[in-house]
Amino acid sequence: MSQATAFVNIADLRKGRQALSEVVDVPETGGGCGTSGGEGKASCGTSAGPDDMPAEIWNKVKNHPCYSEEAHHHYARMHVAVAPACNIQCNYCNRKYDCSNESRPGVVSQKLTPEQAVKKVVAVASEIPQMTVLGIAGPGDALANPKKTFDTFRMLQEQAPDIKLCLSTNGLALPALVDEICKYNIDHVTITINMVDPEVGAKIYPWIFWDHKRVTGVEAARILHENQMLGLEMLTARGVLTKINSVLIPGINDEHLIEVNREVKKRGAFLHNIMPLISEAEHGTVFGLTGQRGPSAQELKAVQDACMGGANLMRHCRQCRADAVGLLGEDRSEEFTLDKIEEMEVVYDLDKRRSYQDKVETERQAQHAAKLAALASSNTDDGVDPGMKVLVAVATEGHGKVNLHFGHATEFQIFEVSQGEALFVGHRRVDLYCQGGYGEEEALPSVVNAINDCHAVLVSKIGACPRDELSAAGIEPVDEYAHEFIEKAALSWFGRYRERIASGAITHQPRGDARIRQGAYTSGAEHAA
Ligand code: CLF
Ligand code: SF4
Repeated sequence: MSQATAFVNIADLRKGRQALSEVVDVPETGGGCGTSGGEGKASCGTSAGPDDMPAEIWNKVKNHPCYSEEAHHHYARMHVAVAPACNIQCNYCNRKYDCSNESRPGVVSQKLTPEQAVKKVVAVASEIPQMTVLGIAGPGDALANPKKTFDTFRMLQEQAPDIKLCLSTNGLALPALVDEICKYNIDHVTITINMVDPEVGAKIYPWIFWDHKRVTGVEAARILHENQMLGLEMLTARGVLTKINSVLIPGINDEHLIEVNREVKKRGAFLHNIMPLISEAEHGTVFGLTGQRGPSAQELKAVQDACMGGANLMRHCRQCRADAVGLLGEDRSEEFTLDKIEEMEVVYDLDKRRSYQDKVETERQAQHAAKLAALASSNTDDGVDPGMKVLVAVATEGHGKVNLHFGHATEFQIFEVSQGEALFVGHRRVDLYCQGGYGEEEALPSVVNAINDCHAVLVSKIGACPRDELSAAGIEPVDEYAHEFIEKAALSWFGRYRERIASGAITHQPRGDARIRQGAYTSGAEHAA
């Protein structure tokens, strides 16, 4: 059965920030930095800085690539796949693959023992000094494997005390393990919460394993929901930062996620990460086999925009593998397989790591200063609609700069640009255009589809052929801002775009929708091969 009809009412949701307060009664206060996101401001997960939150919270998030959008340009995370078992069944998961609550569907990670995992983390930390966070995100549920998960954290704390610890869970076993989480100083916990109404939950979860038996239907969803809410409240009470992941499933929980956002904010969630369902028959999941579709890029953005003003939104999630290594958006897991680690000379040098991270901080502050300067100079009365907003796609390999060739991009970052603001709103994975020095013509339509809602694409360089095709599709290829900071480049381009409208050289045209890439995408290296 195919679900062709879109359930998300984009027109209603596009009312944006207003929509949340229209639909629900948003409380004035919330936990974490929920009070500092503010009306119309970027969320903590997007760009909040030290002036926007208490110092102890800033210290926890400043170099965590998932909890700070700004940090994700500079700092890396890694996952170790030590937790194979799971205690629930989600309709978007096939247990042949990694947990889809924090991973891309259709991916299989290399499972490790806690000892192997710690060895791997120390090896990666000695090679990648900006790797600051270890997460356990499967391949099953971290807390359905408590011994393996906590053994890994305990041993790592002894050997590499500067690395932040992070875990991801479906929440069923959370309340029983909150004390254990606090004992190991795990400062960051992700809970996947797809519903706050068990009737909705019954459409997502066929069963859970609870109290030594399998429970099904609405009763299963109710037990899961109660444990998720209780676990979240307990973590908030203990000062642990929480991120909520929600999988947006059109027709099942799309509008409902606005209520989820309200409920998790009320209970002190620091961030809300609304991710698109990725669903294909080849994954062998219930949703894949019944034809349940995922959202389009604009449907996802509409729900995220409708939640602004509620719990702070994370929009830079890459739906990592359970053994991901590197900056978000890159994946270096192939460089650190067990056999390669055996041959590496591992020197864990804390001073070297600290001095490298000091350099990263200097670069980050330069980016921040460039952004503030660009924002300050971008407000002009040019006679063009002051409320105009457009999306631009950016090719970047990190450091917050436009520094990647169009043909080398496996993803584009998406910024919503308006007068005085360049807001990161997501990313789009694409097929690699440049294959062994030649442009892959077949890849180009998929790139255009992925950024079809953008007015321009900012790159460090682009060949004649893709330049022509993008222009023909109405997307302006821009390489004048190579190696400049992204926000500065985006705002400069936007200023020029407005000038051309004001002079009558061009007319502003709305763009269409864009597709979120479906299908397994395993790693950058594999993808490029
Ligand atoms: Fe990993 Fe998750 Fe910790 Fe980050 S990932 S356990 S919070 S260290 Fe990050 Fe990856 Fe998205 Fe997860 S980008 S899937 S949100
Ligand atoms: Fe799969 Fe994760 Fe759901 Fe378990 S919690 S069924 S591993 S998606």
